[in-house]
Amino acid sequence: MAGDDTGVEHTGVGHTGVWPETRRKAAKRKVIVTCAITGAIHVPAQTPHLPITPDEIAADAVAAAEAGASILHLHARDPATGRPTPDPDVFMRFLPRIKQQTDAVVNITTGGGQGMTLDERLAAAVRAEPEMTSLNMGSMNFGIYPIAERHLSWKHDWEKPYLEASRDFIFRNTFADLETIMKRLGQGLGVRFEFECYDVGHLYNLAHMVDRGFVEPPFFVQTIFGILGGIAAEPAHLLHMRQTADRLFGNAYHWSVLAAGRHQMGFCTQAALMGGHVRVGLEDSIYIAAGELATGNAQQVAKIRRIIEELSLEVATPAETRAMLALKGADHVAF
Ligand code: KMH
Ligand code: ZN
Repeated sequence: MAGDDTGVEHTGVGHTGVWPETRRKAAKRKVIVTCAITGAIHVPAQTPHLPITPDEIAADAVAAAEAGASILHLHARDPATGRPTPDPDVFMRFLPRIKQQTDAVVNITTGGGQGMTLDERLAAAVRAEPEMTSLNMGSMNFGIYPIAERHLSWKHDWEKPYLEASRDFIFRNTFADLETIMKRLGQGLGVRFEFECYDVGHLYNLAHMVDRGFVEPPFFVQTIFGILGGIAAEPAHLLHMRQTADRLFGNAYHWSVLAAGRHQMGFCTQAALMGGHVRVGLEDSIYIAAGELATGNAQQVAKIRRIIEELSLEVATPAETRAMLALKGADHVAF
């Protein structure tokens, strides 16, 4: 195909030996960088760099956007204890500041954290009507209890029981729940989704919901590796998830990758090489290198940006991201 990924017109240079005058500058492929700022997996005892208060979340989100993230995936935490909270009032203490200080797309979690009801998980998004929310594509085990085995000193009373409770936790995302979220947020409020797929079956769940007409393309499919309860972070699985998504969604989707913990940067690099988009952030990994804590979200964004640019790719701007994902625009949110 003329004008393929190399940007070189195939004019027969190999035959004539003449470097073609028609050679045009390569149009670099745009890579969407999502940064997930704080999440609901890690606990404050693990790292002093996890953003907790609205001030910290806003500051880290703005820095991540300045470093190159065009989507900010956001959870809230109780400012006093750091425990994940679904309270819309807490979200509203940082969302307007992020909007004022960046052009990045705000993406609010609907996965929330352990122990939250579906209504609680949706409350912040219902209030804020953001351009995007996450949408977790199936019920599953979600084990974060091994973190408790590695940490012996705690900062807050809730941390150890919270982690250990995940032994007996089902992350509930039934078909009825998916339908509720798609109708209430998608059809009702013009929200578009980061479809979080932790295993092959989740891709089929999404295809099923597409077949039933609940969501329209283009789909932003976030394939997730290395969560205990989901598919492991092995390169063969990366390829299998990609090929399965290709078969199910053809060119009606954009593929993104996140991998938990030490797999984060390697998997994002492989995804970028394979034509995908990437997600980094302290929600998914608290490290910047083997055994070295990241000092903030922006450090991870800067690292993946360097890698992307070394691969002759470019990070997508917020405007390019909005166009690719058909988002409603920052003027149409309620914060
Ligand atoms: N931390 C991710 C693996 C959500 O917010 O909806 C899961 C996540 C869930 O991002
Ligand atoms: Zn999240």
